[in-house]
Amino acid sequence: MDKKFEKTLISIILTIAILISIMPATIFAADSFSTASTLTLNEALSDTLENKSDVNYYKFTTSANDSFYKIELRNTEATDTISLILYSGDDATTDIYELTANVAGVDSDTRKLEQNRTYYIAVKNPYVYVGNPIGNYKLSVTEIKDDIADNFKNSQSLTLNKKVAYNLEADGDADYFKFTTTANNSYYKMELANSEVTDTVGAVLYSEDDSTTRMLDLTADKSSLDSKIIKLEKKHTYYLLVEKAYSYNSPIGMYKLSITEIKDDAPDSFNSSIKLSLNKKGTYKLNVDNDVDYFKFKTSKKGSYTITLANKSGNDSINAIIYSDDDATQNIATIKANKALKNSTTLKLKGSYTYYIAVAESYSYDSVTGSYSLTIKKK
Ligand SMILES: [Ca+2]
Ligand SMILES: [Ca+2]
Ligand SMILES: [Ca+2]
Ligand SMILES: [Ca+2]
Repeated sequence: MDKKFEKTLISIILTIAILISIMPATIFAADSFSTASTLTLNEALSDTLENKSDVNYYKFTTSANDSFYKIELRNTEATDTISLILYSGDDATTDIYELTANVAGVDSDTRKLEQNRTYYIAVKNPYVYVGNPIGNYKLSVTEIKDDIADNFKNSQSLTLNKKVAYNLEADGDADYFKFTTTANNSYYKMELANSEVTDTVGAVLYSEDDSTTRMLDLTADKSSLDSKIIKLEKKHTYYLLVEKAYSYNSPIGMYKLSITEIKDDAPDSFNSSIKLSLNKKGTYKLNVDNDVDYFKFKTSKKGSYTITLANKSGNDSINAIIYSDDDATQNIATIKANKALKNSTTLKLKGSYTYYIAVAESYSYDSVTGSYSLTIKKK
């Protein structure tokens, strides 16, 4: 090679090398949506703002899961406040929110994002005219899977009589469940245990997959539980929503939920009341507080009948009200049996006629459960 040409070539190469080394790094960074670098979910990335007008673009694609995404910006070494803007598309008009991290500060946001969608992020100086953030920062996008869907449509089926733990993964999480009652005449005990949630958590029972059909509420404070017993329709699907109890709190953590069936041995209304035989003791139970048990019996001949109510294990006094018809206004007598005692009444009744009896606690403010017996004898 010609010596002179060789010299020229070397100097050209050196000039290019020097030029490259002194050119602002921003020219090589991805400075537009189209050249955004891809972020790996659940991995922190370190990057640098080279000068006050540097903007770094990133993109990430959400998974097919129903997930929350925590986006965190750490201002590890930048000399001034830096900001992060999340976009739902490769277009500056699609901004969703902005995070701002002061010097040595951190900012984050956790929320549900659409499944299988590419989002964009820009990290930059939020105050172009006055700010001067130069230096390193860290950025991460963490997927947090939600165990239970946030809507009625995809609600999780609950198995009766089984306590299971679930999770409120992030503030704003709503977990929807459903369960179907049995063919029995039953009460259902609903229990919400706030096992590890950081704040008060609530549960709402709905009779349909529709938030206007609210039936009852449970509220469990931190490290406590709430339970309620309710009579539900047979073979019906009910819905349950677990979420924050109050708009101002932000519960996160594990809770436990259970629906327990408590069979009732007699209906709570005249309709389908249990038929009692004459001269035969029938033993039943007030299965839960506020249980009412309805019975009917048919007289043989016209005459005097003695009806005995024995309070066998009830913890307080109970009543048996006798009706001449399946109608609450037609009561003809009341027998009261105190705790562990029995009491009778003798009535003149019509022949071959159906009478009704309702057994319940004596006072609505008592909480009475336990067994009792009823006997109807012709004198
Ligand atoms: Ca959840
Ligand atoms: Ca959820
Ligand atoms: Ca009962
Ligand atoms: Ca009952």
